[in-house]
Amino acid sequence: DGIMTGIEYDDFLDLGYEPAGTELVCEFTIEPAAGMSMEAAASRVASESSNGTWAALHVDEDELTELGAVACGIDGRTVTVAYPTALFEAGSMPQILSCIAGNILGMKAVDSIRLEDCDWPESITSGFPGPQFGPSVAREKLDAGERPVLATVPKPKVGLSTDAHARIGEEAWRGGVDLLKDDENLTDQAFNPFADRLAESLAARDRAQEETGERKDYLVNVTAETTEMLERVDLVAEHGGGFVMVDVITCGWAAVQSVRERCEDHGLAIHAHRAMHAAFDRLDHHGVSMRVIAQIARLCGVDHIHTGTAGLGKLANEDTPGINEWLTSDCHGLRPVLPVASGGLHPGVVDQLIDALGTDIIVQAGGGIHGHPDGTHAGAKALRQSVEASMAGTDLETYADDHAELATALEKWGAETPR
Ligand code: RUB
Ligand code: MG
Repeated sequence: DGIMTGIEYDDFLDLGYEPAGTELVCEFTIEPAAGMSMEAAASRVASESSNGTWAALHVDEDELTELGAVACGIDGRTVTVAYPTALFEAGSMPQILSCIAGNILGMKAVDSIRLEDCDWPESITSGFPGPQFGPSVAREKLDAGERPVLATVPKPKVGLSTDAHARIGEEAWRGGVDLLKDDENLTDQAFNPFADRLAESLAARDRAQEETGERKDYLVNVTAETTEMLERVDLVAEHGGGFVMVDVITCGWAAVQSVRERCEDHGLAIHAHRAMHAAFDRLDHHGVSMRVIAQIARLCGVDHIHTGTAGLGKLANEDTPGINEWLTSDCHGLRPVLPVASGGLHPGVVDQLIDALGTDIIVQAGGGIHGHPDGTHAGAKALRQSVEASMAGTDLETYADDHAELATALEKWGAETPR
């Protein structure tokens, strides 16, 4: 008769339901609102994020039940929801997020809710490209071999002239880092225009390659409005760069998807910076976890992404080892992503960092290189020495006995974590 009776908020719960392998399974942490049971809150989450609303609807019941998500597990504050893939537009990250990280984050039925983890079925991952290179950049585009890739970001983060920026980059490359990276708030400002910086920095890179005999490259920040960003990507390729940097959350996943496609045309790798992630992931009871943000980034196809420092740097972090493990684990044939440890790192913590995260990482340091008492060149040498010591299993203090730059860095910073 076309009138729905029975499909309401509370009908999206089935604790005996076993999700099919084709379904997207999401794990949430939920704090129900006062007077709301966990079951009722869980059912409302499944309803609002799939095809339900607050009122019973006068439509065909069969259609609705087929696309409805099912809250199928409750364990303490953890709720598991299974979504049929027919709900989703394959290959559209914005559409997927509008479901699983959309209205539900603001529902009055919950005091707080956090999307913690997703189990992505092949029917969804196959709509996405995944990374073009991932960890292979260490050997395909650079000469890092088995050690971590080393990167630096000039400081101050904005305000350096183009000349000064390129000069700092050249000193760091000559001192032993592989990659120069723009800081997140440096794009195309009057004091340091994008096109000039690109040309000068790549010229400096070529000189540094010539001098050191190692391949070096530049993570130039192309972040902008999408059309503009794609033009910047083209320009990087024209000038012979091998990488672009994109601030993936501030520019948005749809733009990242466009950049990924354009980078494939040029064979460019994508370095994903994650400014604004803490708006989602800093509170441990609400938002979207960094683990899920990293998953989304892998599907969309970035080659590197910042995942924190396992607590050894200046920023509050989540479970860096667990996120990195996911980024390099099997995901229906998608290539892995190379994780970036960054934020407050310096030579004195590199051994602990490698102990915590292994060697398949990028170690990125700004202040920890340019703040070296003897300047950028010495700072880069100190970082490289500290990686060499860690790779050889030699204690940093011992290695510093005949490595002056490392000795000076250790005198200044010890093995302390900054704040
Ligand atoms: C690091 C830096 C990066 C932060 C971002 O500079 O500028 O933007 O690493 O953090 P410094 P995250 O080495 O001087 O701290 O990597 O956690 O996203
Ligand atoms: Mg920065």
